[in-house]
Amino acid sequence: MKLVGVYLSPFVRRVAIALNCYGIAFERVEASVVDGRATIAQYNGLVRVPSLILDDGTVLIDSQQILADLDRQVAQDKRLCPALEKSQRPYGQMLALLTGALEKMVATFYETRRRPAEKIWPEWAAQCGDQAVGGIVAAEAGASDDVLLGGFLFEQRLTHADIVAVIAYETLSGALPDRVNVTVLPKLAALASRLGPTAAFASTRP
Ligand SMILES: N[C@@H](CCC(=O)N[C@@H](CS)C(=O)NCC(=O)O)C(=O)O
Repeated sequence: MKLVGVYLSPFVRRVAIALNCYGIAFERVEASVVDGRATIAQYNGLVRVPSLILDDGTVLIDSQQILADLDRQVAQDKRLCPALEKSQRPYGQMLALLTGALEKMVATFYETRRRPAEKIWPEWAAQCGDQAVGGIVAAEAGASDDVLLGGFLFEQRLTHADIVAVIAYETLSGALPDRVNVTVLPKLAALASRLGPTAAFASTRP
């Protein structure tokens, strides 16, 4: 299969890390929404990344949908999802906070780096940044103390929530180091420092 997009996109990265964790081999089509739009458009009429091209030519889009599809191809006990019913709501909320924080960080990036200088709206960019920080701070508050003891966010096993938490921590601490750091977010920092260097994650660092 082929993964379309660059690892600067946190949504492309989360798909790549899940593929690595599942041991599914993939090729990359390194097209960026900045200068690779024509390539991306061949696969996805929305001209967004990620897209995943399956071996039979089927094109999947949107990281959440792609991962749900991949999860269905894996035996239930190997899925990167919590198994217990009681975990489903907090797991879903954790994913929503972390992916929401990343969406607002991407919006900040576009607002400050992609617009002509005279069209930048600093107040809007600052508001997006505040929302990104608010989302990841709320995720930290809801994170299990287990991560400080070498565990994971849910059920003592790696899930998509851990993957997105590491990406969110790396992305936001890189962009806003004064507001997103180990002092403010000790649990997510611990997770990032433990999982970030492993091959599945490190091989996708932009
Ligand atoms: N909900 C989507 C978000 C994907 C997304 O926002 N991708 C960005 C790059 S980080 C993109 O393609 N932006 C171009 C655009 O939307 O025009 C997902 O999870 O895949």
